[in-house]
Amino acid sequence: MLLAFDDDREIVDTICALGERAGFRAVSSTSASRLRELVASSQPDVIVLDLQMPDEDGVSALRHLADAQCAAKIFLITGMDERTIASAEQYGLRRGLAVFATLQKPFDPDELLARFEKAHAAIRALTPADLEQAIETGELVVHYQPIIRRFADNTWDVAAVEALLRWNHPVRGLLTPESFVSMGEAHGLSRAMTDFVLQRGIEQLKGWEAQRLRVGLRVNIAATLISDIAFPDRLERMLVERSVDPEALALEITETAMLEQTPDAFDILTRLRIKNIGLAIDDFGIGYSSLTQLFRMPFNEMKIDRSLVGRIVESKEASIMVDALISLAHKLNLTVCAEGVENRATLDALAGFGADFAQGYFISTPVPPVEIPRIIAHWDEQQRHPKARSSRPPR
Ligand code: G
Ligand code: MN
Repeated sequence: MLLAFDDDREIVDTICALGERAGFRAVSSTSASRLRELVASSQPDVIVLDLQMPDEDGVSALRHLADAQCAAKIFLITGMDERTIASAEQYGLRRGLAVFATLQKPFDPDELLARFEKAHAAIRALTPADLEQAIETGELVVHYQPIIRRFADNTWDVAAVEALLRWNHPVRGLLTPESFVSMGEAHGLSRAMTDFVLQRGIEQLKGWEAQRLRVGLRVNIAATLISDIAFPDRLERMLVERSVDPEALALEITETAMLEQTPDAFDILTRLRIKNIGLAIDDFGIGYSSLTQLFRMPFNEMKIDRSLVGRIVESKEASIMVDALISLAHKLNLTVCAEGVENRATLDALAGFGADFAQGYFISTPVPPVEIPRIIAHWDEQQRHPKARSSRPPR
């Protein structure tokens, strides 16, 4: 939805026509006094505002939009000089408004159309075609979050990294999987996305190996892939082609995904384990798992969800549950990784419970691959000087 305000009917009609060509629904008014009402009732994505209108000046209109915490992309159009627009733009930006473009009258319709199209591209829902194109043009990237391993003396080193998909979108910025993975999965793109992460991750392992850095790789697997009978052999081929030891790789599957599985899942998971690829139950503790069912699956690791781990310092119950889950997992011969470790106190408590691995913002956020060597070195350094355990590595 695009709202246009200009006291000149002809201009406002042109703006609306261009807006519609760019894909918006357009509503206009020649009176600024209708701005409040229209903004409140229509939740616009774009507002085009003439700075000089007879009944209200543009700066008071901007002030109102800022007070209302309006998130629309704002286009300022005016016949005034460049410096006046620039100052209005500064005002809007400083008040937290998304001032997207400023144009002087007479404006070039083609230029305005191009800006509208850009604004439209940034707000419309992402489509499977966008995602397919992103895979082809290399807009998808993989970031890595370090996972540390505990030694008997409660020191830690970096044992593995979890590969996490990111979409480096030219207009929308760096997107996390929440904004596109389920859309992709719903349109049959899980395999393309997962294969991309696996391929990249495996290549990256070779890259680190060339720098004499040995880390394991964890990759998240979509529920649909554990019904793809060909997956284990395809994965094995990828590993063989790059001569990567299957033991360096573990796949993470959410407990909720596991509960919807058919008998084929047992076939696939068992074959993956036979090939020595690790299997972790991801985000454990939030679903409605049947424990017996889960423990019939050939997992070798349990990753305890961050919603539980993140509360162990303040909540006695969370701490009892995590402690008990770790004991249970160990009795069932599963290693345990605690997700969502955001401070030293949490890590120390986990060490007390005997957690084997830990992951979370305290250790590091997901980072581009070039940053991993420095993080590995940081934890190695802490191990050599455990007394000087400072805090997290420098950013
Ligand atoms: O479900 P899974 O474990 O695959 O989720 C990984 C996601 O969790 C990543 O997108 C990452 O950004 C996020 N994450 C990782 N560590 C932390 C943490 O310590 N706190 C919070 N809030 N999120 C985290
Ligand atoms: Mn995961």
